[in-house]
Amino acid sequence: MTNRRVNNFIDGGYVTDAERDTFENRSPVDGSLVSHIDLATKDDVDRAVSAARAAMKGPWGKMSLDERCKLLHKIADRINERFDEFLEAEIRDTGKPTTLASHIDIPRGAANFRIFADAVKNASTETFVQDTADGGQALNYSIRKPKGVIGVVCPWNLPLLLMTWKVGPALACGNTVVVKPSEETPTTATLLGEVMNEVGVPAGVYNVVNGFGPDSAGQWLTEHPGVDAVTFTGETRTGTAIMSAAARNIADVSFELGGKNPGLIFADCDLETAVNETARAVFANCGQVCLQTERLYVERSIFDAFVEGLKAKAEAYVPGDPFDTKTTIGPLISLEHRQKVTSYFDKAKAEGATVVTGGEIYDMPGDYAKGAWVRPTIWTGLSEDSTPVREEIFGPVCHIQPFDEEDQAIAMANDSTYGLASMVWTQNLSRAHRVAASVDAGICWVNSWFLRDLRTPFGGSKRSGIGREGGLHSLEFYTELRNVCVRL
Ligand code: NAD
Ligand code: 6OD
Repeated sequence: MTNRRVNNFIDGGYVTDAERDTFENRSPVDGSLVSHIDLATKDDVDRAVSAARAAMKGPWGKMSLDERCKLLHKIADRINERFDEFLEAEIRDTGKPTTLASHIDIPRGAANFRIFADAVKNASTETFVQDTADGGQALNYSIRKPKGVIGVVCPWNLPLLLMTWKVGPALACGNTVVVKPSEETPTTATLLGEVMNEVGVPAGVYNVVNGFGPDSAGQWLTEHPGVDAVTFTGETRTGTAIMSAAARNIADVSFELGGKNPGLIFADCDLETAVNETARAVFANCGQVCLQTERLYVERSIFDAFVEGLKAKAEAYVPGDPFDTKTTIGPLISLEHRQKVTSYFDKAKAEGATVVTGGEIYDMPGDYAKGAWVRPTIWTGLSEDSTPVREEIFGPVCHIQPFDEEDQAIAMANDSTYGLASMVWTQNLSRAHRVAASVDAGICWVNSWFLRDLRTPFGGSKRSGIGREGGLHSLEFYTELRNVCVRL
């Protein structure tokens, strides 16, 4: 891989034939050219899957658990040694501020290998002693086997973090992978190929095919008969397409999908902290984190104060050069995505919203005017069945609704087809536990947001996903349990 050309990584090497079709990767900051990306052909996907299968049967399949886990730690070490290269690549693809990427994206890219290397070494399985009909006994125990070749399809919002969140446990469990990064952000996944070679991961264990979804690498990978399981993070409707592709081969799926997450703010909260953390929960990464809050429910007696506080935080964000540490908000991922987000500005107005702040694009100087910048936006006054309150927007936007009773807030929070994440702000301990248990979501943060313990179950209810990732929960997906029954 060179700076300006992103190749596919298959069977331990970059595929560098000059004749290959490419597509352009443009910066969301100013529209400048970041790189040309090689478009994987169907044949490339076949070769990647075959290489992954061969590695399973060959050196990777034969490697001891101890050796495999040592290699995963070396991958993490090497990401940290090449931290600045990963950081720069991630920032160039996404436009996200260095202050964010250097604290979250790249450190988690490394940590995701360590946590699962340790988890797999400490995982136990069940045993049962059975009384048999003839008065004897049998010992039943389970063993974990890798599922095989895993297809990994990734989104663009946290490219390295979300890709390694799947590749880490997949490899820890002894599987091999073929990764399809987002067409918007392929660079760090591709760069990781170099790291795999540097630390001695056998050829074919980690493969990357670049391209799009339908009629491209995404579809070819997920419907491939040589793929044993598919793990996907992205939009719910893409999940539908991938589920039917995987169904052809009865391949197992793990899905982390969209959300429309609620935040419930009670009058007895620590208001200043609630406002500060809610600003992160709405505007960090320019609103492009699946766990973010686009629906806020605020108890009426603090409604005005909360809205004023969040407005001040929204207006304090500083857009600009993502490499400048003073920049606190980057652009959206693309002009196309901005078109989607701003279409909700129009819908919100048409459906009767009061625009507290934002609702327009930033007026950026020079070439930055060609970027996908958008102002943090707060609405009030919409009904609960309005389009901006019901649909995932995936931008730095939220609607704030007042409530009078706890039950009313919970009912509004749960009135969604999604169920990914939620947060509650209160100093009443009983209420905190009661609300956390009542909100239909895979996670409820109490007086916090995006505090992650990587051993805990992570995933969505309803249309926000299938399955759980994290710690032992990832091992459930990436291994197959087999029972051994021994007559004693
Ligand atoms: P997306 O669904 O458009 O694309 C994700 C990936 O799927 C890309 O690599 C894309 O090329 C591929 N793809 C698209 N169509 C496909 C098809 N038919 N077959 C196979 N692959 C296909 O999602 P996105 O726009 O990249 O990411 C934003 C979305 O992801 C939001 O909805 C967000 O909520 C969701 N997301 C969820 C989580 C989570 O953990 N639940 C995390 C991050 C993002
Ligand atoms: O922190 C994680 O492990 C995780 N999966 C975060 C998802 C963020 C969604 O954009």
